[in-house]
Amino acid sequence: MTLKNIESKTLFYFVTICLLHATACITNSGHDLKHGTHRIEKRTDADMQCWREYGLGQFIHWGVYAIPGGHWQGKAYIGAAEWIRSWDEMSDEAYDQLYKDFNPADFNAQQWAKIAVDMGAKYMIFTTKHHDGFCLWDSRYTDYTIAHSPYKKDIVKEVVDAYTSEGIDVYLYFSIIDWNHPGYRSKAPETDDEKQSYEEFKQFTRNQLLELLANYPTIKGLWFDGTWDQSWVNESAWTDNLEKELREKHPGLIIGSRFRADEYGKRHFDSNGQLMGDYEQGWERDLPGNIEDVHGNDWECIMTVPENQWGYHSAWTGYVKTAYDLIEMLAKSVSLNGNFVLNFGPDGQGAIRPEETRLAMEIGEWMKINHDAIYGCEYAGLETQGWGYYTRKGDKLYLIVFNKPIDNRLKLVFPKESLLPDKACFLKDKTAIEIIQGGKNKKNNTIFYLSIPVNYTVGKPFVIEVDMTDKRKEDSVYQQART
Ligand code: JFZ
Repeated sequence: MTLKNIESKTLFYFVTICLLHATACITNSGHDLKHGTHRIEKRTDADMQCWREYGLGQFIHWGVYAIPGGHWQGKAYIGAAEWIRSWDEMSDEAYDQLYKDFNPADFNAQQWAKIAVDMGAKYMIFTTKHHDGFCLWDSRYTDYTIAHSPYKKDIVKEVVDAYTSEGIDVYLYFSIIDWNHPGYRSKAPETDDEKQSYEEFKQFTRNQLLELLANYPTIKGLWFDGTWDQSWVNESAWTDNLEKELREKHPGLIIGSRFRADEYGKRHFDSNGQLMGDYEQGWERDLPGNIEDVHGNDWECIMTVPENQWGYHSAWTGYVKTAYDLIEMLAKSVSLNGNFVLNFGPDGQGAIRPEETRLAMEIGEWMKINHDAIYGCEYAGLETQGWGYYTRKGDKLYLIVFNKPIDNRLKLVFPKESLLPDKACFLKDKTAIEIIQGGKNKKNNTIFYLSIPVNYTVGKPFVIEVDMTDKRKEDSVYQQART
């Protein structure tokens, strides 16, 4: 080695060490936050473990916006139906009278819950109050509630009871935006009067949240929305306290990352890049591309059937997702450690539309056969191949196949330290599948092929279950036996 080489090497090491040190300083020291995350490690308690194992959930957006269903005086609103009050073609006054006609004759919480069971949902999220401020429970803090509609009965209670009795965990959606409350504002309050009325709004919000926890003690979590307003973002100390209070009142409560901001106004992830809340709540009509995108966090994807409609819109436009699309999103979510939640928007009479019921049935048919590859499953630690997605539960590996290769062989690549496949079968009927050794590649990965019998016709997408064993252990036992 020449002197010049040694020098450049030394310089290289020196620069590398400096860079590593600088990176460590940035990540470690960071900000000394008062209102950042409450926890660096993931939650390990039974409630959170249960959340992690759901795989599939149902969202329901329902409120008085379901009455116009995206239309007003013969004109169609092209935005999301639950936002119709913000459309200048519909006056606030007209919207705020809708509740007087809210008397959903077809509403039957048991039927809704039955559809969710048939789909295979393990949890559901229900809109107690959307941005319009209309409360589907009899809140004692406002008159703008279901109790003052012709329907009168507590819809939140009916939903919580029906789903809970079907074994589906309930989470309550609550919007911080409230277009009905006089103290609500989206911009930060400036004048004394504004500040005073925003204080009243904050107390009202706190009261309603405590009321929901007191009224529905069986719920598992709160699902917040509308927290992007500058007025709310500025309240880091108050919202931090409120989160602590809610958690104290309801041990085990699950709250996502869309509740509050830190003192620098950072949402979802605090100024040190740490997740705020129990799971990442930002995957809205969007999925991570790969495991790096989720940074080791728990997360949930919420998805609409049409492009962007949550509440009932009687005229869906644009691309409407198929059961195949949704099953693929579900498989991808679970393969990347997330839950997948599908939204339903019942109509003004409380009926779930036929398109949504059909999708739920189609997803449910698939789930009845393949749920082992979804519930309780996680990221398998293997590089995705073109045929679809891997999930894993203990020593069972699942291959959810969306694109059967034309040579009928599925390639599996295992890193050096991985367990290796021992037995494989179709999950549907346990028919055995031959495992073919494929040797090693240059990276010392072990390759296997699963050969799908030529005469075997499988529906799409199908699942293969693989039993994994520690071959190295077996080999060493064999080695010992030989000596
Ligand atoms: C919000 C609501 O405004 C909407 O009506 C619906 O309830 C949905 C579930 O939540 O809409 C959002 C919220 C967040 C994003 C996009 C739309 N986002 O983070 O991209």
